[in-house]
Amino acid sequence: MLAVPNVSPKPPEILPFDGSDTSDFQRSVLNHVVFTCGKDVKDATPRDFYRAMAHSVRDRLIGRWLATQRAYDVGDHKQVHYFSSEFLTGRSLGLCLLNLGLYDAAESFARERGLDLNAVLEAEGDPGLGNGGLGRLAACFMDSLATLQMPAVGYGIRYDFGIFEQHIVGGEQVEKRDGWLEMENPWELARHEDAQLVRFYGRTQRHTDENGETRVEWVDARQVIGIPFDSFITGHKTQTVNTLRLWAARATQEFNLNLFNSGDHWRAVEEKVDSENISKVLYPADQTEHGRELRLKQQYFFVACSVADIVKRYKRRHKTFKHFPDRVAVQMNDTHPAITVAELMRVLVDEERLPWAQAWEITVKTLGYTNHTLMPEALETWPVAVFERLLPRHLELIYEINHRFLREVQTRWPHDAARLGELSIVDEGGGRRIRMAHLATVGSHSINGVARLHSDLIKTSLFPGFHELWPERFNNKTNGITPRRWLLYANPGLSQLITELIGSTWCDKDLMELERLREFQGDAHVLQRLSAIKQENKRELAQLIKKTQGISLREDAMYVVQVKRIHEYKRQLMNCLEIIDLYLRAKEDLSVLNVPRVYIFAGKAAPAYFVAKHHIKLICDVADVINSDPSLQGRLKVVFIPNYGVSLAQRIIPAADVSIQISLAGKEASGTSNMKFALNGALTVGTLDGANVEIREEVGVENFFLFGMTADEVSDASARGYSPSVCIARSDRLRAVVEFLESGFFSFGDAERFKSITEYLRHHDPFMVCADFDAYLEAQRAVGELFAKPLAFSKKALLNIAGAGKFSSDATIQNYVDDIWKLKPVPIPAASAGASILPGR
Ligand code: 26Q
Repeated sequence: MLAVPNVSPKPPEILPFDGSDTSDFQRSVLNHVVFTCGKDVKDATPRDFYRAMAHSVRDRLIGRWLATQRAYDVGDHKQVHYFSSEFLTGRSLGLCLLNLGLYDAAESFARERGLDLNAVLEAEGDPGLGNGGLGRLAACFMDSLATLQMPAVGYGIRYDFGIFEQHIVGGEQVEKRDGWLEMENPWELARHEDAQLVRFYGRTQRHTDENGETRVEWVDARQVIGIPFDSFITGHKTQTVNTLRLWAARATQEFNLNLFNSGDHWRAVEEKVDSENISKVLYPADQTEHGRELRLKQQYFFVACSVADIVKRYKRRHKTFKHFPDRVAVQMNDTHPAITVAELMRVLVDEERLPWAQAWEITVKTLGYTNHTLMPEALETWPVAVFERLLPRHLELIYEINHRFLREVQTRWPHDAARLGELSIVDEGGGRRIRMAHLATVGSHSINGVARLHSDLIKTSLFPGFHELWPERFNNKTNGITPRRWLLYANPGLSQLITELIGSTWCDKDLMELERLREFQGDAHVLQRLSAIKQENKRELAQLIKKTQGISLREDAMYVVQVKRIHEYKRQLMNCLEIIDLYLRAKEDLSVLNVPRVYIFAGKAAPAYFVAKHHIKLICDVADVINSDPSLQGRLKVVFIPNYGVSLAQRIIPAADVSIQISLAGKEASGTSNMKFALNGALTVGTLDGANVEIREEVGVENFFLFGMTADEVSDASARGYSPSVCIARSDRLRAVVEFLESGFFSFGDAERFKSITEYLRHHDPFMVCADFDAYLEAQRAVGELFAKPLAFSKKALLNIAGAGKFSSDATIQNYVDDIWKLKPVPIPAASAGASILPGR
């Protein structure tokens, strides 16, 4: 659909980054209203202005994009290819305007026409092609790669339907399908000329070739076409525009005519539908293993297309594969693309006819694997039978890889059968399954965790055997977030203040510049301005909540925020129980609410995760009772904001006073919202889990509200045999909360409604809510006490911002570049971007 030529009457001019083409940009927007939207300017809606602005920005990106791609090609630089089944990018227009220095131009354009620029920006669909942290991380990484001018491509799936839209009806989550593609998407270009064929099913056949060598062919397979859709990834204050290439599945024929003509109409259409279903919808479950065949099809589909794409480009410049690992790095974002190990081997051995040993060396040197979970139950495995049907050749290759690998293990540890079983790629216990994390580990030269604690636990608890075998392959890369989206764009008030205090370069490349804010920790005027900015952000969020949910919030209250996927291990339940405790005590004595509090929750539950959905219901029912209790005088409010996603996060996070990061220690690999909150000046109430550990070190232990067991204490407790009933018996307040819940107070006397929750707490409590509860109450009390002293609170907020510099994804990416990918930056000169589209050059 985007092959339509740009009909703007004047060829777009590409000017170097200096923000100087303001009037030209404004003219271009008007042109696009007329020529792209086909509207008179006076009739244009905010949506038309969005489209016109997006096209105007795109016109200015394409020259830079072509120049960037040309520079990569000509220079034959090493590139990284980030393989991810999810990219949770969020909206593009606002950030592109900022990155190109056109935001002011857009604002004055809107002002002059009496338009609300926010309404224009919100007319953009929010591409939700991810579940949560992992997908958002991929998007932050793409942003940093472009900003650091690194040659990089993101590869993934162009789902027709991203993460479902969450509605709350009667306190329960109702899922509606997402429609991000319902409107034209100006940010992508279909590249039909780069389409790829992908095979599934069929069987393998052996024959002897002209040199007397055995060759394997994959025959009788079904074929599907992958069409790449490219979108632009702009760097901040650079000319670099990188590519995010997402593959859409299409049937090889409209439908099978032979079948159709022979009267088998249903099957003729079915094959087409089957093929196109591959990229139809994102699986909305994270951290839970599904084992659906379609999911494996999705994974192989995008991996096969991407590997073929990379090899095709490599072969344009190279006759042999000798230099492949010096030109190509592939990073596997979790195990979802782990089939890359077998696919690259298949291409090198079966298609390119390389000897096994050489192909294997290339594969391992090329691939890196990032692990994102410590929970064994969340590690992906596939039944051998599914593999055998869907990817028969890959199963053979995996067996051969495993055979050679186990021989190596045996050489190292002769007579240790248990170790072979522990490390094998094939899990032989209880129905044979392929362990994708083992496949990824065996096939990669680098295996990294996403926070220091997590990377240590990978070595000691998750994969100790692999670590013993290859200690040099294991490393840590603490996650990061892009300061462009999460501060510059999401929190303009705070950004402005920071720029006034330390200059304007803090978000260009080195976020450690924020450390200089520490100089102002004793400056009452600065601290007051900081809290005024927070106040204003809270006012704006309160307005949104009033408008969308009809709930009135006090702006002087302390905003306590927990926003993330709903999961038992993240312990939204513990947060909710703390609210009930506060409510019970406030009913006795309102002075416990001297500091008024607003608790904000948001997050989606996987549609089949009934326990998580029940927790949403509990939060909503508790909210209803509390919000309508006049005796509290509005000093306690609880809100569950529906449909959490990137766009909502941008509005919620800047308004938070307190960030709730309370996963059971040892369960959250890193967390990234914890970083976004700290960067926006919220104080963390948190456990020693994931990146919290490092955030606490960076912002200063006295500026972080720590509570709860450590990961070691958690494993000791489990080893000893954890008993929640003992904790409940010991804690009067916990007992009171559980009993109150059991009384049916929050469910109109229906004592059954939350019985499964209280029973589970009393008898199982796998995430040890009961063990950490009292300590959590104390941390909450302490943060409330501090809030009553505005200057002291603001000082700690400032020190959180000042200490958040380490968590820029620019720093994270620089570490990946130096330690794993070995890339060099490729600066794109401004002139080459302009010259590329001028006629006759
Ligand atoms: C796997 C198989 C089948 C279906 C779905 C999945 C699946 C999908 C998504 C499994 C996991 C995910 C997403 C995981 C995720 O978001 N993990 C988070 O990654 C963040 C970035 O590293 C970390 O900060 C979080 O701690 C981690 O939970």
